[in-house]
Amino acid sequence: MNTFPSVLSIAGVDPSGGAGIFADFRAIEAAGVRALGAVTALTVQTESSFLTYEPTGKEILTATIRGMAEAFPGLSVKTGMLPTPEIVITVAKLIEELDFEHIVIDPVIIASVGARLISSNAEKAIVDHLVPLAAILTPNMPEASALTGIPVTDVDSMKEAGEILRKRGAGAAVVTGGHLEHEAIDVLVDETGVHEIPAPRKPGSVHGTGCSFASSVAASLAKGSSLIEAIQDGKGFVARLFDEQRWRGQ
Ligand code: PXL
Repeated sequence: MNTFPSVLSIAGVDPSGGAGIFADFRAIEAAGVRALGAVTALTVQTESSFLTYEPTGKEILTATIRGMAEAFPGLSVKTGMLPTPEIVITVAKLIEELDFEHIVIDPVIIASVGARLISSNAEKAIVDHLVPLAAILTPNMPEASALTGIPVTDVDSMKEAGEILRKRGAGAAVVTGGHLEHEAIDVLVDETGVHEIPAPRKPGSVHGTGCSFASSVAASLAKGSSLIEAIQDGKGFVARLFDEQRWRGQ
């Protein structure tokens, strides 16, 4: 039986490599964890513009996820771009049916260049079908706002959103603070309460930080870290991306 820690990324392809499943693979492999992938959509974009996307067919996506879960028992899972309600529900049913170790849901809604990556019906389907399955949900502030319906603009509203998401069934929610002005404080709400996880604000922007963070958290959990340790690992990985010039946004 395979016992090597492994994470299946269920996410879209960004051909420019900064975000999506390619970024997920880099983050997972950087943690010394095996990365497996199920592609939900092909997007066409560069770091400065988003052109279009095409969702993957339900049958091929199902066969991929099922095939990976059967071949790699003990697999953890991380979801990213799930463009349609049909894909959200397909993935949710498979997560319920198959025996994944850790379930990390990154509720991707809008790309950093501003384009919508999923339909508004898919957004609703995430709240109804995926949030209750998440061991950990990793929204940024706009995503937390979209999922809860409350404006998420500061640490207090990040806490409130995290609590709402836990009431809707997530085991834990970490609302990431990259959109805060002074400090990049992440707010974790789990069964033990509300925790603020501060970090110095890094200048500039990096394409794909959300994908990289959630994947790094999933990889760390797959290696046996606690949730807090996994979030620290995720923040450390993203901080290193900011220090490199390669993935800088415009
Ligand atoms: O960062 C969100 C995201 C997720 N998945 C794909 C993306 C992006 C942003 O561009 O392209 C495929």
